[in-house]
Amino acid sequence: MEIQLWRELLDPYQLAVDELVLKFSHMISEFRNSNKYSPIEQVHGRVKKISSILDKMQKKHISMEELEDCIDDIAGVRIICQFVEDIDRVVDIIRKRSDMEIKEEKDYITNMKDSGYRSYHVIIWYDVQTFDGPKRIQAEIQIRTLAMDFWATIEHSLQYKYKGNMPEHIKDKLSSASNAIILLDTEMSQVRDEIMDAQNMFQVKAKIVSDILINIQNLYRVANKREIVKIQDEFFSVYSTEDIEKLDRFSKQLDIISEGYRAQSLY
Ligand code: 0O2
Repeated sequence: MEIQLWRELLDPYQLAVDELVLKFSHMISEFRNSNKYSPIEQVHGRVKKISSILDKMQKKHISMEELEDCIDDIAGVRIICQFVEDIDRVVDIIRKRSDMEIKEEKDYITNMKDSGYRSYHVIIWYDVQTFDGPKRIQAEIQIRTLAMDFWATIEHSLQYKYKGNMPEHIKDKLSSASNAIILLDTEMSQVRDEIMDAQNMFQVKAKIVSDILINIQNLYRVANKREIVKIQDEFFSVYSTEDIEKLDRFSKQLDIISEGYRAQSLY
């Protein structure tokens, strides 16, 4: 097939990847903006390279006509979570969405692949709008932890290097590294609550500080300089106590002061 035709074929897949990455990234912001823990840590996407599509077509004896039906990962999205427990939450979120219809789920976490690969795959039907009208395409969402992703990335590059002839001693090393990853994920799950608490505190503090700074910035336009300097000094002193409750109280006081100025300016 000519390059131009490949471009036309892959265009809707690029659109799907862009839209899906945007939607999942927005979910991260939604969780964080409402001071909630996000089960999604990172999201990436890619359209499969033409060379990889051709390799897969050859390996699975897929014709050009069957391509879009038989290869379900032309559009691929990878969702990275911190903890194994988050994976189920992400799968639930996908199941409940009305813009993604699940075609198939592959649980390579319960059923680890012989290579040691672990990940949860969800194949979805996803509608994109092209200038020819709507098009329903397949996309693969891979959901895995940071640790699983680290292993899969290394193993994938080695697979590429050895092209199906991976030496036994490397396979053994990868297999024991995969077991170490299982252990690491289990240990991390045991301190999940503590880690989540610490991260939540950090998010909350960052949000309060950002609110305070926005308020101070706005006050520069309306309040007199002496008052601003006083407020800033007070902020630094409260901030240095590292006490979130004090910081929160200070932020609320500042809200009242700002509100007062807003009311005055209305008159
Ligand atoms: P790339 O380069 O990532 O695009 P199936 O017919 O369902 O058995 P299929 O369609 O290959 O076979 O699906 P499968 O096995 O679920 O794999 C889909 C994708 O999962 C792969 O795409 C990889 O990205 C990833 N994957 C599956 N097995 C492994 C593995 O052992 N190691 C690593 N690192 N990744 C794996 P591609 O097309 O192989 O590659």
